[in-house]
Amino acid sequence: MNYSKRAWLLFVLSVFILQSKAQLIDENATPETKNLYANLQKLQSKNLVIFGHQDDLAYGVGWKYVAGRSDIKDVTGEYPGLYGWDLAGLERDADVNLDSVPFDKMKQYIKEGYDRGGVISLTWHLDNPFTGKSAWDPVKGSVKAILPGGEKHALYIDWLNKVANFMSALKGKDGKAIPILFRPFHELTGSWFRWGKDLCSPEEFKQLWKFTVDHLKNKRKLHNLIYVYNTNPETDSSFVKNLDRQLGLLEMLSKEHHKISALAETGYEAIPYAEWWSNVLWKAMSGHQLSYVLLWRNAGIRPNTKVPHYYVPYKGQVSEQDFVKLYKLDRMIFGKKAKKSKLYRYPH
Ligand code: BMA
Repeated sequence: MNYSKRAWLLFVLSVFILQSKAQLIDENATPETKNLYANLQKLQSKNLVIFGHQDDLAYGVGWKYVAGRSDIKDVTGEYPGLYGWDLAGLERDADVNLDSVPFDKMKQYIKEGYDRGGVISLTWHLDNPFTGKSAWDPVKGSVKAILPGGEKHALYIDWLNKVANFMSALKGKDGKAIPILFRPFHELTGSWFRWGKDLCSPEEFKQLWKFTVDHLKNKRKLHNLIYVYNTNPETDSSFVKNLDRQLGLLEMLSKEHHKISALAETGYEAIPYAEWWSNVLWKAMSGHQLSYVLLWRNAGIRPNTKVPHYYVPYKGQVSEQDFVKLYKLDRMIFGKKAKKSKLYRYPH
């Protein structure tokens, strides 16, 4: 009797702690989504960081669509712990996204990553519904036009529904809806995207978020989403100092609001500095609690400009050895540790 009472008390307490700590915007989120959130928070509080990479399974420097391949795996022997993908193109009913990844392949890669115990993050560089051009079309009024009452509101709903269809069809081998870290309208403190700070008012930006979340959660009943709100630090010569300062701010705000913090997209194009991982990235990050860090895509040499565009090393790249040092840190979580952490199970 005493024993079961104690067990019940403990259970209530742990739920309370979880609720007071890990608050998801969607109280009807699936158990796996709630568990992922709680686990990310738990890892973060233990100073652990999941390592992620954009488009990791689709292509790397010098290769494309080779089953099982990944530049991270070539260099470390392991997949990353988190996989990023982008949905731009779905709104146009395209077969491939803005970086030429076929959506049917992307679906498979997302499932693979989840089945392997990894985390999935999705961005959406959607076209500008106001002008019909790309996301990098900094025209004032573009956000206002897609809000309720705006001339392109119906079109935005249509596009959002296409993305909702894609995200609701993502199921793992276990038959469960795959939890997604959804990161729309990112880098809002810059002004290169039409939702950037000089191109819409704070009120319009808030409305855009509120409408989008309400539509996905309440109209489309998607309960596998964790929404990621994303500002951006400047990348000038004082990168370490700036990033360190901004991460400190982020940490403070996320603690105050019981949220998780992350470095949701970063990297140094073509990593020309052999010790960038230890002397820059890790230096800026190591003093902070972050649930994950995601490095941008390894597109290789861009055919149009001939400029190398990649953010993690491939075999033989100048920063390879230093990257392996980062990989070996106890605090870093790549694929194997992610699997061991059972991120979709109730945390114990
Ligand atoms: C940018 C570049 C572009 C790409 C875009 C969206 O940072 O990598 O080539 O199209 O992200 O993925």
